[in-house]
Amino acid sequence: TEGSAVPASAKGSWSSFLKSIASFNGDLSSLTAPAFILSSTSLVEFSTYWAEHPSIFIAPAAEKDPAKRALLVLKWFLSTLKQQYSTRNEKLGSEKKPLNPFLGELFLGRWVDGAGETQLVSEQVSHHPPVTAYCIWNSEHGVRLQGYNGQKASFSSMTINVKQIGHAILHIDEFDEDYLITLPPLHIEGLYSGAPFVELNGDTYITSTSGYTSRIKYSGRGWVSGKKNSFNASLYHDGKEKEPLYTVDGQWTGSFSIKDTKTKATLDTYDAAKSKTTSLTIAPVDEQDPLESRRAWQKVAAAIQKGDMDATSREKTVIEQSQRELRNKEKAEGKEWNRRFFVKTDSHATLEKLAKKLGVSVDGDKTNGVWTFSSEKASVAK
Ligand code: HCR
Repeated sequence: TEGSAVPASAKGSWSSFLKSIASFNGDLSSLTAPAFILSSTSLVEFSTYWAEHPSIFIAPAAEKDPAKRALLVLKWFLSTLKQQYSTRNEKLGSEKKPLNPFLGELFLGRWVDGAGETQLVSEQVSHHPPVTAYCIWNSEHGVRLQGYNGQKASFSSMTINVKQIGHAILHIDEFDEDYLITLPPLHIEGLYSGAPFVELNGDTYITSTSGYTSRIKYSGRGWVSGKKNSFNASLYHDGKEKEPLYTVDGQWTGSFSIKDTKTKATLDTYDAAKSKTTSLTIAPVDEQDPLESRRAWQKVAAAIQKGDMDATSREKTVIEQSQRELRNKEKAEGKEWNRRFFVKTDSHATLEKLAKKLGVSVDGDKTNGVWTFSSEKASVAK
């Protein structure tokens, strides 16, 4: 095909890959993709994208006014979108298929910068269906984000549609306040030409125990503004959606402006393309726990980077085989894998209260339970 990003040698395998997704079961991890589209990064690492600007993450904790605080939470959320949904595209030239984490896989790190120390734990809490849970916290500023997510996919007219299952909750100690964040649906375009990329659709709600809610509506190219990665958001007092206090418009990969609806003044302009991230510090691979992602996958990652498919599948089989043995052993002993940082609960009071306010369901059955960070487990783990 003209303008195709598919290497000449992979044309056949790419078209069979496209045929295979036309009839798959919704679990993206079950797809076998050609070498050139494989990433050597595991999905468990993606939790990092929530806090690559630690100072924006902690900013709401210093704001006394609840409406302005909710606005800072909205700004932080918007500032994470470029990292979450477009970094692979920018760094690797296209979206790639991440490694499918094994049960118990960990990704641990911390950011150290002007915001002090912000910590990250990410753990694969379920393999069937795949679910990743994470907690990100800054103790000095009393801000903690925790959440978990899985994906359900479908394919139609050369597009993969991905529904995200799960949610995130941001807690601010100083005001004993929680924000429930719903995760936006996304779709993958550019499949035909072999250069897939993500576009968001639908909406995100961020609703708080303080009585404010933000709604973000996503629109891709050819819609409203005609620019890719566009959105418009409004922040309102609960029950007054028609009289927003603030609005935000622009592109999540570019710039957006925050306006006061009453005065029409532009309060802030943010440029995602110019904003510098703080890199996550992680332990050197040799010092990592055997369950830590980069250590566990190092041989697979090296094979993928070399483009050696035989070695890739050989090394993947080693991991899959040892996982199978572990599961068999657990079954024989009547035990379940002990998650290192998270506990499975049937319900979660704050989550349910906020979800009810939005009229959304918690869907714990689709994520193998409702996953909550356990500080007791975390203190034992360290
Ligand atoms: C859909 C996706 C895996 C899931 C990724 C998620 C939803 C994971 C949670 C993060 O917080 C946000 C996030 C961002 C990613 O954009 C999204 C991935 C995009 C592609 C990937 C598919 C499994 C890849 C399918 C294979 C294609 C490239 C052919």
